[in-house]
Amino acid sequence: RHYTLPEDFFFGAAMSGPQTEGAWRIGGKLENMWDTWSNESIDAFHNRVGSYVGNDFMARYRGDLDIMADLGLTSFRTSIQWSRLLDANGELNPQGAAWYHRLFAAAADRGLEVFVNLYHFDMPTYLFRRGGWESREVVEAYARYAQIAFREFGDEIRTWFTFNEPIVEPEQRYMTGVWYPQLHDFSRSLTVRYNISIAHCLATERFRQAQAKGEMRDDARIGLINCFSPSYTKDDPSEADLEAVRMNDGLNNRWWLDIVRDGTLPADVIETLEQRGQRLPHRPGDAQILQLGPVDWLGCNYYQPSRVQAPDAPTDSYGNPRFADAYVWPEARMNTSRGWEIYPKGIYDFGMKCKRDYPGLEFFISENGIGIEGEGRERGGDGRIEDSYRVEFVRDHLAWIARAIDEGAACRGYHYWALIDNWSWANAFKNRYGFIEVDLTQGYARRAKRSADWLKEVVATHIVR
Ligand code: BGP
Repeated sequence: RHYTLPEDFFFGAAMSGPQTEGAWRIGGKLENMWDTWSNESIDAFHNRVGSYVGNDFMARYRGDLDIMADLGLTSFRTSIQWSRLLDANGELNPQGAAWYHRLFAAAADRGLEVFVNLYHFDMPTYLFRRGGWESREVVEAYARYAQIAFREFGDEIRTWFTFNEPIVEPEQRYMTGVWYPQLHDFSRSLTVRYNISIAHCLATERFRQAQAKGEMRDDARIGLINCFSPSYTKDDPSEADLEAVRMNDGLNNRWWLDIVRDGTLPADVIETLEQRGQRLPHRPGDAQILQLGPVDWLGCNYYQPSRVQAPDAPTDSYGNPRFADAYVWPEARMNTSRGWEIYPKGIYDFGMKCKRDYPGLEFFISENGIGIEGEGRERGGDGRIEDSYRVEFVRDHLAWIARAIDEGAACRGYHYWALIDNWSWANAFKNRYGFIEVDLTQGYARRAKRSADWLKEVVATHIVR
């Protein structure tokens, strides 16, 4: 059986500034929190590979864009690094701006549209020291950064996003203790989540203002990217399991979907939070700010489904309220390198949920991919990595996307994470995602894996077999 994707469906690559650019101290770039954490505690990173080089994109971008164009891709998504575009006074850093102008022009030369995201977990360190997302001053600084970016690149870039995965930083930095500063504090994480929500709305307002002043291209559009995933529970759930689904879905999905469609936060979620003694750091005037949140479309990053059950205790060992525990589905197929379940149908279920609950809201798959540890042990005679599992993974997801589109889901495209192996947060280069290999032993040289041939054909034909 094969599936056909619509003609105007776009295929692209997803990446981020902090994971690729490198050149961490070149051209007036300030430190971001990844650089600082790498400096302070390099042991926290797999094989002690810090953020500094990324995948050397700033030195190799022309070749990388050639690879994308050769594969037939028409778009790619990256992020501007706040710590590169602005100086420590919050003013434009001309050298940083010049790099992004060079990159965007080189992309345009190759017929590639750049989707620009403004923030990918990369808080400049000096702002983190002033409170990071816990501070409303930093929220204001972000809005100003967005405004400067819109003004600077408004006539070059059509497609903008305010944030990547706004649920992740509050979770990883403030709640689960994984990323610096490795805290376990729900109420601080809630403040961060709330302030990022406000920051999204203020940036969207700046975008609309720039549009009204004619600073943006006529066809410019703004969006938000999140790791949306339907929440599933056991086949035969208890009331308490369904409650866990309501809160998990409420915090991960509906919180953001309600902001971007209605400019509100989900009342039932706020009510439950308040019943558990958790208050949002609401300020007078915030309801009006939230009203500025609606966007033109969404990015959905999809890697794994969210499976939950009732928590086995009301609080964790730090005294934080618990709303849901992870549920391990007995039939789950796992990517053991990452510990993530492989469940392609989740992408279809998200599309159908959007069609039902948020009709008219367009989206595209802004990230989807599989990272494998120890790639390279199997190579063909020509030296290329044999990665049939990657073909299978992407084919299954694209097939479910095609079915969702056939049934009326407003899914407009697919960006693979990450076309070219790149540096990842604490895992550094442990898990490789690319269709293109980066050989760290050969000065970051690029080489196509076997799967790239398959990708090229799908992109050319829009037929998934
Ligand atoms: C997403 C992030 C990406 C990327 C990806 C893969 O959550 O937006 O930046 O890293 O996940 O995850 P990881 O690199 O942790 O394996």
